[in-house]
Amino acid sequence: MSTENDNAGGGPAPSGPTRCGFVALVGAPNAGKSTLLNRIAGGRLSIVSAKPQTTRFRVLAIVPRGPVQILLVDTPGIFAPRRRLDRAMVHAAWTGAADADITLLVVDAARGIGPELREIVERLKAAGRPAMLVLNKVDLVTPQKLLPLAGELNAMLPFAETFMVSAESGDGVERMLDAIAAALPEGPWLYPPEDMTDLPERMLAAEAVREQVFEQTHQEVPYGVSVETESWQDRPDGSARIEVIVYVEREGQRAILLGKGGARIKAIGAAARKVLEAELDRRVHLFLHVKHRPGWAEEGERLRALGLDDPK
Ligand SMILES: Nc1nc2c(ncn2[C@@H]2O[C@H](COP(=O)(O)OP(=O)(O)OP(=O)(O)O)[C@@H](O)[C@H]2O)c(=O)[nH]1
Ligand SMILES: [Mg+2]
Repeated sequence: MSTENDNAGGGPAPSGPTRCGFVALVGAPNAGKSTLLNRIAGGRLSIVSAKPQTTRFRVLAIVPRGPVQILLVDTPGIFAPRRRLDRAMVHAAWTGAADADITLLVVDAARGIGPELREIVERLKAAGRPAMLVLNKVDLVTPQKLLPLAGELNAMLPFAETFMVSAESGDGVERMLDAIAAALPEGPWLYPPEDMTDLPERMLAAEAVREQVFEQTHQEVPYGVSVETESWQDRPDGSARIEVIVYVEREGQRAILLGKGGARIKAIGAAARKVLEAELDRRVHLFLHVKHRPGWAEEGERLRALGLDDPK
């Protein structure tokens, strides 16, 4: 999550002809979009969990590749929304695709084609914009299963390219990037060459905490939680003092999050602090406050705090 680019490609912008463009990762929840973005960015920009609906807003990774600046956009998984938060998440995903030069449909190859994916393909087809197919998690399936899957999806929508990758192992990712870089339009780089993302550090801090909530709690608890950074102080000794609010929808979720004698929230804070210190490369004093706020997922102000547009 460091905002400094420690990529091999990060140096001054090239002087010759350049290319630059937005590439959106879209797909069903849990397909591995964020894992793929992190793999390509060479850092942890977007949080990942084994649970669906982890990503809640667009995350930009700025990826230099020779004369090309790839602006890779992670989006929330697309699912049938229930709450206002869900609708705003799905809206962010489709907006990401609409604003992109290329849309990458990321598919969990082990999971195959379900109704959710079918609907996404239909909508991509209707949009009529350039799309490429990424069959992810190839480490989990036999090669014999991949070709029919690629065939079936390409019959539904003829993709400009089909890639088979493992975001986890990195298999196939370099080849995919070469093809994407070549397909982006000519033009100047839109971001400074040293930038790695446009996410503010306050957001990275809140996400580090939310990642631990997804990791350390279960059932409906992760979905009942929203995290916001309330204050950030740079201290003279170089450390940062960060206060974070964890909103919960229900009183019961608060009790679970706190745990016996506050043990759970302590463990969440300790793990998030460790991750943050590594990513910000400085000492962090992290304070978590759990607040019961019924209906936060229907509250415009909470959604805007996440940088989400309210589609209504
Ligand atoms: N085996 C294997 N697991 C993967 C691969 N890519 C992602 N995963 C796992 O799949 C799960 C979901 O990954 P995410 O990157 O959070 O998926 P996502 O598409 O961003 O999910 P949402 O944000 O909920 O839409 C995690 O447990 C990842 O570790 C892969 O190539 N192989
Ligand atoms: Mg994600």
